[in-house]
Amino acid sequence: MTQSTKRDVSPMTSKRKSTDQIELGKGDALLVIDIQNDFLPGGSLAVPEGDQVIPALNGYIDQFSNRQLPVFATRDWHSSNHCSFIRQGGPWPEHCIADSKGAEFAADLHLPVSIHVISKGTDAEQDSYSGFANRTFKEQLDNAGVSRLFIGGLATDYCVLNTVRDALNFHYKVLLLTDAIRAVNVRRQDGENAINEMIQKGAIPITLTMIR
Ligand code: VGL
Ligand code: ZN
Repeated sequence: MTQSTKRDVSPMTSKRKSTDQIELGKGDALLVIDIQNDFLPGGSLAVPEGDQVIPALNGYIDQFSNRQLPVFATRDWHSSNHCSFIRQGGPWPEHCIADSKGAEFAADLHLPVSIHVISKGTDAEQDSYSGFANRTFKEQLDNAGVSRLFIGGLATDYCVLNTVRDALNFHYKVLLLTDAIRAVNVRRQDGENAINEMIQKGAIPITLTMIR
């Protein structure tokens, strides 16, 4: 009715179409990071509320699977003498030891049969928070013609952060699934700082309801 109503309403409706809705298509891939028992409540390196990302991730998996778009899942896959373990002088309790129950993907995560599994942290001498530490990951993305990566999982302030940094450095377009990440928060602000950094570097924050 008034001028201010007009100014407020019409530009927002046109903006909403371009920024609040995301159409999936060729070149898109989903990357689910480290949804393993040891990072979930009851696990040896439990991320607070880590299990709460699973329903949203299942929703994203459905969206990508329905369109036959590729889904990748990283897993932390350590030897029992991994350098990141406290016993070896590292910062973490033992976690995600290859082939152990704690290293298994969460049973209620609905990974498709076509899932591409990316193992990382397999070298005992090196901690690798990024999925790109596995050199074959980049090759697989290139072979699949992926240009846009939708990234969620655990933990916001370690593996998600480092994977997103690498993805942006490799010039992938990155969509950060803010309803499907949780932080360890060794320091109280770590998760928030990580999200701010990822967005500042170019990651676009989205939620499941924006996908159509
Ligand atoms: C991770 C701590 C230790 C992660 C892996 O995947 O975020 N965090 N190892
Ligand atoms: Zn680890």
